[in-house]
Amino acid sequence: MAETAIEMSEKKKAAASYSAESIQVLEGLEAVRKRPAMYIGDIGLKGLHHLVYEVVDNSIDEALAGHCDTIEVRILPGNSISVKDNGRGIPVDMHAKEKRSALEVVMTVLHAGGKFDKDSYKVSGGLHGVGVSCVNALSSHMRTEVFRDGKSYVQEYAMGKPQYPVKETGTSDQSGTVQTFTPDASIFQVTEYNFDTLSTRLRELAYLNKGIRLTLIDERQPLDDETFRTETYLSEEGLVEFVRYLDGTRQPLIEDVIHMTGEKQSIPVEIAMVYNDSFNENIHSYVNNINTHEGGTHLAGFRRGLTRTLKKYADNSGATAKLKFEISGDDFREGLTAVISVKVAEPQFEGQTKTKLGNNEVMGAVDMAVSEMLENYLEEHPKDAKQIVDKVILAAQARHAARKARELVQRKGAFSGGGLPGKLADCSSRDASACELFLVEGDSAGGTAKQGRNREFQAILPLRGKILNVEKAMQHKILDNEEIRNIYTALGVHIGTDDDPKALNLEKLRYHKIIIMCDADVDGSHIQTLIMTFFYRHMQPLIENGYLYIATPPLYLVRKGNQQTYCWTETEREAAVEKFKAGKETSVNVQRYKGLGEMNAEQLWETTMDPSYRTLRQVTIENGAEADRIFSMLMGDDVPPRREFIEKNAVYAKLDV
Ligand code: 0RA
Repeated sequence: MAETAIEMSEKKKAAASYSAESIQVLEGLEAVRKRPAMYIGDIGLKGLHHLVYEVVDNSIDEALAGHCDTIEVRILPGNSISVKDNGRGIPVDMHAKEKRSALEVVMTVLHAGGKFDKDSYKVSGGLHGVGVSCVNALSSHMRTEVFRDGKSYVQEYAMGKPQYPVKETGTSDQSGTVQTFTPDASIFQVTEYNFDTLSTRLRELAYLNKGIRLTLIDERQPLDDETFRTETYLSEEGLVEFVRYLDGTRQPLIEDVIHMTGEKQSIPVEIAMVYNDSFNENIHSYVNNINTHEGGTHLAGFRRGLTRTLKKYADNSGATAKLKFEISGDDFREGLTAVISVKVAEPQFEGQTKTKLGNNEVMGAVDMAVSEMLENYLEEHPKDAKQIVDKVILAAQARHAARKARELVQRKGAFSGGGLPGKLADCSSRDASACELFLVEGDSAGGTAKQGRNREFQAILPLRGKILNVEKAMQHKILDNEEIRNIYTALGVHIGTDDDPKALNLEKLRYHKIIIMCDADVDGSHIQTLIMTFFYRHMQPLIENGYLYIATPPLYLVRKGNQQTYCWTETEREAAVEKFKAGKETSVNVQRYKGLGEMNAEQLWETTMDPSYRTLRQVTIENGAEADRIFSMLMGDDVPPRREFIEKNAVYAKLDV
């Protein structure tokens, strides 16, 4: 693709003047400004952060080509971003035919990025692979500085248009590139960068590309007189460390992380995996540094190789001789945490979010890699091998028991559509796309919500106290839990089939908004996390389809006389008090809402349930690996890290995983 764009413009150029050619180029970037979502996914927070990833990816490519080992990302005051690397610097030489510098072409021609370095094995490149010219097009201002061959150069752009030809600015004994850009506020819905979002991605990149030092510096406000919040990521061991990081708070079942790296059928494959004592499967797969959360051929190859190799070993050891039923693929992956990273020259991305690898040749390569790696490991570590095999057999037995439990529940009618839970106050509409289900903490708040709702399209299901911590429970225990059964029944979905125990029949889903409504206190946020964990582990497709939300009840009611206003933050409260006082010494009444129960039905409707006034926060999975780690930490046995996380994120709104 990259090649075509340039060749076409070169042909045209033969007949066209320089200025005509410039116009042609501007049209290219104009297209990006007209339909930004087509190039970077969306124009919200995701797209905004995507700009940074796109620029960083160019530096990662330079590092993978062996010319760069340090990348610094700064969030500047005003939410501009600067990305600096110590690579060779983007070439600045004039192109006789182009009549402008290589740098200008890279910065202003769509997909021109790789053109000048055909030899480099370009495998990085963002999800949309759009190149730095897209970032330029979507920035109100961009400046590129190049340090190369003892000199320094600069060029600036406004909305992608060069403001002057590349100019030499002086001498330099360093080499590298600094890209500084300001996202265009007339294009993006939001322009404020989130430190944690960027740091999560840079940490991930450090694990995926060992040996590259990535630093993130927040220069928006200093922590004190002279320090900025700064985090540096550098991984010596790559995926091995990544897996240890992901499993930080879980109890390992085997001592080492099983690891292999190498090329199979000329496809670079790296795998790291470990077993822990949990019941979850946590496999994260990457293609060219992109998280493929819809999976694909590399994941299929991994599963196939893992199942075959472990099964063969278990059979040969005699451990499975007495089993009266087949071990299923899932049983081999219970308690498994793994990261698979492959580099594919021409990846075919498929699926709803274009994060599913389609290249068939990758399946065999990964299958081969994992088989070889595991066979060796099992032979050399008989003690660990026995632990793994025992765990698999236990998983198979539990699954067998779970199936019986499911059949029992189904017979009782809970999943056959025969009767909704008694506690559900259903809505009258049957149009799922218009219907909302509020999951409400406690019977009393549930009662208020029932009175306050619009019964046409809003249903209420009160949940009693704390629902089961699914992080630590086995499948059949989960189905024993009445609150969880009520959620399944109210939603109308059932739990899966023997073929695919995690499948959900989403077409039967009765509400397309599922809204968690909890108290705005510590207990409330804990319950909210329990419910979110349940959805994350057991109803993930529902989150992926954008059906899960969190209600945001107000924290304060500020009153004077017959005037009143609701406030969601401290700043809003202070402003409201100020406004009511209006410089006078009058008394203003501030009520702190500690729980939903302190509001009457009308207040709850007005502030939290009325679609024309409320704010819902949609739950999304920004980063699968990090979401997984956070849920296992929050819900696990290890108390100190959990406390630290909750203290750091006192406002629970932060957990938008
Ligand atoms: C193509 C050729 C060469 C360097 C780069 C691209 C390059 C691009 C970026 C983008 C961010 N940082 C970068 N660093 C380097 C150099 C070719 C040569 O010197 O022979």
